Amino acid sequence: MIRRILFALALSMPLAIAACSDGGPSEISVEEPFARETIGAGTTGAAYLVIRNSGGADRLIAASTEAAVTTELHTHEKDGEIMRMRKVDAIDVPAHDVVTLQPGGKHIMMFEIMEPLKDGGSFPMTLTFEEAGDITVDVTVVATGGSLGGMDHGAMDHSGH
Ligand SMILES: [Cu+2]
Repeated sequence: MIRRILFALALSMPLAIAACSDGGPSEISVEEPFARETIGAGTTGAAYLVIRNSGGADRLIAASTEAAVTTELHTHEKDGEIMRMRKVDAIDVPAHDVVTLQPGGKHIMMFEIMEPLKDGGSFPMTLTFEEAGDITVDVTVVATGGSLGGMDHGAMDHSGH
């Protein structure tokens, strides 16, 4: 009996190690979701967050929130001397990696924000991952120029469209 269990363990271990290396399911956690406050209704804004993946490769393919009419996944790229935002179909989240959406970089763009986002408030946002499915987070609203986690996200601001 014991011998049989040991044999089963010996068989399963290499498989477990293989699953850790690249394939296998993604294990997504979303940290520090925040958005800057907005003034007035019908404006645009952006949400930023950190995606931590302790499993296999995944992709963020959509985001939605009741706070805005439309949301898009955006990147920020240098076009000559000008930083331009570009809509992308997905944001890659490689296996065992951390992807940071931050001002001046990748972000979730929100169009036609219904109610002005106020410093200290929050709103729910659902992120859809190709493998991990839907993950809903509470996005904290911070003052203009602010961020979460005490990190310096750089001087580049996300100034409207
Ligand atoms: Cu944008």
